[in-house]
Formats: sequence, structure tokens, C-alpha cells
Amino acid sequence: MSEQRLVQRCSAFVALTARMSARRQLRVCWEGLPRTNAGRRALRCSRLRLYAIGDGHHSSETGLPGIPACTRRAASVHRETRETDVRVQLNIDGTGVCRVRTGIPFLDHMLHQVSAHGLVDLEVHAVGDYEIDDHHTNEDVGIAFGMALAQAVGEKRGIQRFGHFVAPLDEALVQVVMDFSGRGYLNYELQIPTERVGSYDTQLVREFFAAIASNAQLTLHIRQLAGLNSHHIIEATFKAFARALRMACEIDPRRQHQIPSSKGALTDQQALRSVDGA
Ligand SMILES: [Mn+2]
Repeated sequence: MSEQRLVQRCSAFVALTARMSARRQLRVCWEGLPRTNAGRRALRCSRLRLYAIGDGHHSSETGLPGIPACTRRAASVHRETRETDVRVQLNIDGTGVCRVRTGIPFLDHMLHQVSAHGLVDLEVHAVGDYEIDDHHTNEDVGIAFGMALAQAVGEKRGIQRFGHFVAPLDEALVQVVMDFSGRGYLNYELQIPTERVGSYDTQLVREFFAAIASNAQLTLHIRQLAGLNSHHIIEATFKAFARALRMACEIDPRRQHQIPSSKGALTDQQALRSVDGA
């Protein structure tokens, strides 16, 4: 069996056994692989991957072609100020498991869109100074989410980097385009016709995405192509954001271990390192 084929089988086993206990997962993987060095390496990869999924430990690269590094692309951020206390946990290789409670019901509804359509496992717990208004809490959830996203993609090795999607919701149509460029930039062109959706101030949508863009160092363009209803326009935006995010974060099988940049750097640390090395 070729190494490529082993790798495919190994990945298939990991997917197949995702709901089994860790011990049973390992047995199924091992039973399906030949007792060769390549088979052992493939198993080691699946074992590392299962281990990583199981308890959040980071494991190293496999060195096998065709299988991405067995690191868990997850992050956890706790950010506390005099205005808010926000905890965000996310896993960008998730399945859409979502537990969010921000104290802002409409924002919770939107975070569910990000999780469900971006296949991001997401846990958000926030409390804030709602007696003033929702501004601080909304923004700080965006900041913590952006920070967690930056942590989860890490040095961005192997990611697609660019993502885009156009999402409809009835009459609304919104395009989101993003680039994990290492530079925070937001171009926001929504024209939301009402000041509020329920109790949610619609100006906060811009604040939320601005916080994500600057903290995840993401170039983000949001463009409304059509739309009359405020709820529809905002929800279509979050759906498009989710799908674009999923696309941008996916591992490119043709360059799994490379930084997707012609200058070889997408973070300040990488750029500084290349200056050090020069
Ligand atoms: Mn809705």
C-alpha cells in the first residue's frame, strides 16, 4: 500500500471513529492498517490526532505527506476589564457545537450562525455593563473572538488564507471577503435600515466586525448587495462571514506546511524573525 493510500485510510479512520471512545478509536485504526513502518507512522498520526482531540494537548507534525500537522487549531481567551468579563473558547476544526451566552440575545443568535455555518465549535460567556448599553460587551466579545481566532490559526501554515462567500437570506444578499493578511482592515458597506433589531443597536454590527478584524489581523470586506429587512441583512452577513471564515481557515492540501505568502510571513513575529535572520 502506498504511503499516500495509508494516509487516506488513516484520515478516513479518524473521521469514522470520531464518536467512539478513545480506546476503541485506536483499535479500529490499528486493525485497519498494515504492520509496516509507514502503517505505524500513520497510526501514530491518528493516535496523536485523537489524543489532541481528546484532551486538548498539542502534538507535533507527522512528517507524512497528505496529513496536516496534528495540532489542535483551538484557542481559549479570557479578557477582563472594568467594563466586561469575556471568555471565548473556539475550535476552527469543529462541527458546529455552540454554547454562547453574552447577555445580548441577538448577538447570541448571530454567534450561533458563525458556529453552525463556519463549523466552529464555540463557547462564549460574557458579562458586562449592560446598564450603560450593550456597546462594551458587544465590542469585547468581538475582541476576544478575534484574539482567539488569531491564536487558533497560529502562524497560518497551510491555510487557504483567502475566503469569500455571498449569502442570501430571502431578499437580503451579503458578500464577505477576507484575507488572513496579518493586517487588520475593515471595509464595511452595510446599510441597515432600522436603528434596532429587537433590543440590539444595529450600529454594533460594525463595531463587532471591526474588533474581529483588528484582533485577528484580518482584512475584511463586507458588502451588501441587496436587502430590506435589518434582521435579514445582519444574519446574511454573519452567515457569509462564517462560510468565508471556514474557507480561509481550511488546510490547502497542496501546501500544507507552507506559509501562504510570497514574502514568507503573515504575522509580525515571522517578519521580525526574518529581519533577525537577515
Ligand atoms: Mn434570525
